[in-house]
Amino acid sequence: MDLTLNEEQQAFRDLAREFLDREAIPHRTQWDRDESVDLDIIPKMAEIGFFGLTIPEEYGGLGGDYLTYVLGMEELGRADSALRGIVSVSNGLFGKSVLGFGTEEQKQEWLPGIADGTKLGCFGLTEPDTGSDAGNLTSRARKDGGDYVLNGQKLFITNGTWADVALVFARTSDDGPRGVSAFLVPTDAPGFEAREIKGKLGLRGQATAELFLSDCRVPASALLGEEGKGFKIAMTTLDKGRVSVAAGCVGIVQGCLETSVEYATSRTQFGKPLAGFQLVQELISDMSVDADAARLLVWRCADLIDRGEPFGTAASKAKLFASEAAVRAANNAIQVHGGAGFIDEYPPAKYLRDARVMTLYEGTSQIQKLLIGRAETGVNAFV
Ligand code: COS
Repeated sequence: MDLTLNEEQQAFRDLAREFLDREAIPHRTQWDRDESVDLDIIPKMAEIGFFGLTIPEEYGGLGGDYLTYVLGMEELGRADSALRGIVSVSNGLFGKSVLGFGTEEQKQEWLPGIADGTKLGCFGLTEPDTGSDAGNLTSRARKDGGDYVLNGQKLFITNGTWADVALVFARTSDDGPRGVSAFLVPTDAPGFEAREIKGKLGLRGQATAELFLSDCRVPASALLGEEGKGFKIAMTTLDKGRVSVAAGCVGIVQGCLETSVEYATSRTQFGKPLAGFQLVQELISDMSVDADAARLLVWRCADLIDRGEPFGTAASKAKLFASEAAVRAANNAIQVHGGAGFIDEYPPAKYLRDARVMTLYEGTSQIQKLLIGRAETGVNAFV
């Protein structure tokens, strides 16, 4: 499905695919077993430009449009969702927050390192007691002279133990979502600690962490945006993050389709290839339709973003559909592969384990449905 990609967009997609076929796909099973990608892949990904997509050239990025960004995220999702997560969180959730809401000094301080991959960012919103209900988070930031002192705990933070800087959301007043502020916290600040969470079902190649803030002191210049605007920053950035997750899910569906076609046309049973059985063709046909439908929803979001139009509800629809489609496709890919689908020497098992979190993080499927329902009806189910 090619719609209307221009030459630059096609060239980036081809470059990304060729790079990932060579540098990531042959290693992804081992990285998954090791519970860590080889960190040498990060400067290599940076050279291709993954970390600089959509960051303006004046801050060391590649510039470029959002459609190119989602093409990159799709290729990363097809290759290894752990890699997609590392880029999406550093360039996306962290970088796009700074780009959208930072002062000139903050942009100059953080964006060049994010864009060239020499620095990684993470996004500290979720807490042990507030996942979907992010507006009620309890971490605190107290003003103390010219500083803020942060206390609290964050959970399930991608890049947490690898990051150089964390965007931390903490409460500066008790006024629900309106009392939340955002802070750029260097991870070597005193009182900042990150501990890796092991034993995940999927996304095993990326570092997922708990963050602990114990009297963690940052200067007032670490405040991103105004006091009390942190929740809006989180929500605005998450709208884009959801497009990125959805694009990664398109890559999972595409990968499931490709591996299923390859397997079904090469394995023979009852004297003919699996692809000759109509029930196998049905599984493959469902994946093919899901890939096209999810991709179109994602590209619509990219187009809206590139034209400066509202895209929040479109992002919820893309994220909802693409993440559910990724689980469906991976499950079907296992069915096509039979016993081979149940071991990690073949791609479907990892696709399924990675896909499973996509319906949970950056807003569960249920949250997306309530957001879409709120947009359609004007009735807010969250109050
Ligand atoms: N863009 C910009 N502003 C937004 C916004 C968005 N997408 N969504 C909400 N806001 C603003 C609202 O306009 C409101 O602003 P005012 O104070 O000016 O009225 C403010 O934020 C509070 O919004 P709301 O009342 O909707 O807050 P709720 O606590 O009801 O939010 C949801 C509910 C479910 C929308 C929110 O908590 C959410 O998205 N939860 C999921 C969190 C998530 O994705 N977690 C994953 C973390 S990253 S792995």
